[in-house]
Amino acid sequence: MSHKTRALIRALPVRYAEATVDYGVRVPINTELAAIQHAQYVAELAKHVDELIWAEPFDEGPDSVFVEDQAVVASGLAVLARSGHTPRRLERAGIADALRPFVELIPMEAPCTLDGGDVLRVGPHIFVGRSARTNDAGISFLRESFSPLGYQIHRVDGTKGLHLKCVCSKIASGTVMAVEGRLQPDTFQDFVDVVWVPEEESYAANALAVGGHVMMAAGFPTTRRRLLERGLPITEMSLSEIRKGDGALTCMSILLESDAE
Ligand code: CIR
Repeated sequence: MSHKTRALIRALPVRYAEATVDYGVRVPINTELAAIQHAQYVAELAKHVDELIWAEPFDEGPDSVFVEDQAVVASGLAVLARSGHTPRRLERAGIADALRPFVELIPMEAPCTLDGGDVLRVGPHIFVGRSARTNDAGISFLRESFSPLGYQIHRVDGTKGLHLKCVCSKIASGTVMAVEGRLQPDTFQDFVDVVWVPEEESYAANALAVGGHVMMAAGFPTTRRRLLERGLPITEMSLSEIRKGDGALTCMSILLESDAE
């Protein structure tokens, strides 16, 4: 893999207002505002990577903007996920096409299911949430694919929301933030440093660390303060319409970064 940093993204689909809402409360989505918020996300992301890769739009898939769920990428390898939400399996082909020039692809097959939102990589450690979307076979497949490359796969049980990364995310090299009370305190063992944020700000626990910067949801003062106390440069993003589709910051991109990240 080259040393250029890249992020894969996909346009907001025409049918975004029909996005799956399994965990949030369904409220009408303002698609114009959603498009503005997505454009702001893309513009910010562009400042922190060398190149954006646009996957072909997939308007038939209302959730297709949430590309993260479709692949797990590290060390020049992409495991193409088999979504735990059947209709979302149609999104994968376009993601594979967009990734193909840059990484080797390994497609996950039945009976595996996995959503990339359940996968948190911090350096050589890959934490995988066992959830309604990600099954044991999916976790084993990830282990078999990435262990030979030197990664340690850690299964995380007890994910109650949609995905593991609804309650935690990487904020810097070797550091994650996580929601108090939503994960066992020893989930990350001694492998990574944890910044805990309060339950009432749980939506903000999904932040996107990219190029030494942290993109976070606007309107969460405690989380913001804790990141600033760590000396992390942050940009706050309005995500009201993305949240209504059960999405957050990491969901809308796949980072192809150097392995040290
Ligand atoms: C879904 O239910 O699959 C989408 N509406 C939301 C997916 C969010 N993805 C993510 O957190 N990685």
